[in-house]
Amino acid sequence: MKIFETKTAPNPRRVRMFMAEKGLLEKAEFIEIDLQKGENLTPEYVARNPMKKVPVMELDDGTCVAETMAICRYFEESYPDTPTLLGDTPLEKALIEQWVRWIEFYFFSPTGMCFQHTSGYFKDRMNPIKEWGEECGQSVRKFMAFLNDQLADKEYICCDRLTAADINAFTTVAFARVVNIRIQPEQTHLQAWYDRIKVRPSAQA
Ligand SMILES: N[C@@H](CCC(=O)N[C@@H](CS)C(=O)NCC(=O)O)C(=O)O
Repeated sequence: MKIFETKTAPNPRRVRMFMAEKGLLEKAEFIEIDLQKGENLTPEYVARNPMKKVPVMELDDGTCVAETMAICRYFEESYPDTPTLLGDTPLEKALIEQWVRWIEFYFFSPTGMCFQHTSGYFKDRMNPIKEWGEECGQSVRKFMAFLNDQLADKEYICCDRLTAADINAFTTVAFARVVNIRIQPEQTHLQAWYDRIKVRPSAQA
């Protein structure tokens, strides 16, 4: 199996961290795609993912699956003897999905918009609107404050153990540094949670 990814990009990092927590990194060959050179825009790549994004998983029979959480789901279901990161019970599964979606819509996505619209990184393929980027930055700051409150009496975001919700939020906090949005000194619960996850081997994957 191959995973087409970009080592420095946050979505592929979510997949690598997810796989590392399950001890599955060796199951895939990781192929580096240079986004700035537009290697994700070639006809060959678009045949794998018409959305032109990384990551994409390609199985040995040529089947391709894009979307970070779809790829994570594949590993969760294919290796049931590894630590579950998407929940065991119906309630855990629902809670993790709720958090994964909150993080995706209200945290990860605005961080990505802030990056794309303020840095001009992809200006060869989009029209950056600085004001929109800055507005998205405010949403990111608000979500970090919300997350700090949520973590006041918890070690992990939900289910009393590390789940995909933590992986997705952790990689987003790290990504937000690129647009100069950092955990604030008074956000001590968020900082403690971040420091706890940062030392896990999967955070280096
Ligand atoms: N919804 C997709 C988003 C993937 C995505 O936006 N990937 C970024 C890198 S983190 C990308 O490929 N950007 C290249 C581009 O926009 O040209 C997922 O969850 O995998």
